[in-house]
Amino acid sequence: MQKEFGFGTKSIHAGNVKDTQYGALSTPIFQSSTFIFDSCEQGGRRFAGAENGYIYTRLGNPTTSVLESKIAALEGGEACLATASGMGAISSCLWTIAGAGKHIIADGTLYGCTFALLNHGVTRYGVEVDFIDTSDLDALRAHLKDNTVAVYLETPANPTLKITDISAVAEVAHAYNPEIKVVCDNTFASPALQNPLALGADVVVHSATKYLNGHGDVVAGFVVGKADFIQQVRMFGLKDMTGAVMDPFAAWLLLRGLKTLELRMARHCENAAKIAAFLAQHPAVEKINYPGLPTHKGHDVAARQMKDFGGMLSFEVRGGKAAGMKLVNSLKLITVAVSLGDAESLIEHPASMTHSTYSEEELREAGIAPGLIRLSAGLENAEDLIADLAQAMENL
Ligand code: LCS
Repeated sequence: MQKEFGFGTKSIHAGNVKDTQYGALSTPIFQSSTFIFDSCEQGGRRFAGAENGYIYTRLGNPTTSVLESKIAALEGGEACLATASGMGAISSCLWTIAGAGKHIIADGTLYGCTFALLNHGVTRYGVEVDFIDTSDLDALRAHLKDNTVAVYLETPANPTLKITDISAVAEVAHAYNPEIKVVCDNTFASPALQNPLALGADVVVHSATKYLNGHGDVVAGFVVGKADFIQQVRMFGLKDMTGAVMDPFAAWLLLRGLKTLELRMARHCENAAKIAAFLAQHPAVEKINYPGLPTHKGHDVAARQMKDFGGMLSFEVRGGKAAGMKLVNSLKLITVAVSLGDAESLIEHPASMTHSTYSEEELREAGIAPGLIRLSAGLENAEDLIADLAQAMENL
């Protein structure tokens, strides 16, 4: 694969292996748990790493390998590991980096289950975690310690769309200790809009359930980074600790979905920008979070580190939680569901759904208001989505 190919070309062609048996255009699905050895000795050589070749799908699979090479190319990483879910990616990654006595600095605004893993999960096993606002570099400097092994963040963050300057965080963390892994969850942006590794992050994690697959029919994840680190995550974090292995059929669906990632992201961004403009001028709207609006706190940083502002937004209507819930229940086209990045526009209430792992105080600290509503702009026609929101607003 030549380096100079564009993103759309890479998403279709990078990593593909020619099917020498039948010449199939679509990557075959190797729906096999295990792989036959010619002899006992060959099996031994494969386990010892002395001979290349597949062993068992928890360690690698030909369909999944094509997908991993493609994602590595799209994120500009040396290697990628596919996992059974975004949480599988994050937990496999963090179990590899951290252990008893180690310290992680994490942003306080994270997807609810990532927050739970860091707040209630790894801490049970002797890992120390400090939650800060990673967009505040002084707070980051103040919390770095000799045993800090990772700085963990999402940008844009779920569900407030908070923007963190990836280069600035990487610079501060690496100046303190070059061994610290800056881990960035790139789910909201996707590699079509943002490449954290190019900005100085060490590791990218994804919930591929979202934009990467894009069709609401797969749960999956990825870890991307340096080849030696990804090999450690594969052979320890995933193989021994989580076992969160991607199924070959899910890998095939992702290969199919990725062919249109660039096209889909353009439409998601266009629809979200139009909806944000509509909400920003609506008298019933009290607050809107969309990085594309010049009034957004992280607008300038987002404009610098992202190619476009993404398909996610969140907002509060006047009248708080009751009014927000009434609005959601009045929608006729936009679907009430968690998840995001699908063809269908999806709307949800973070405090009671995706972020119900946060206590009331933790929600307040993370800036997640009780009435906050999160919207994933789908691929429908923007006029229809805006008309649906407008009719629901009339009910307030
Ligand atoms: N990272 C982010 C930013 C996410 O939004 C999610 C899931 C995950 C990781 C975990 O990925 P999963 O294991 O679900 O593939 N976010 C969800 C959400 O906002 N609604 O439903 C799931």
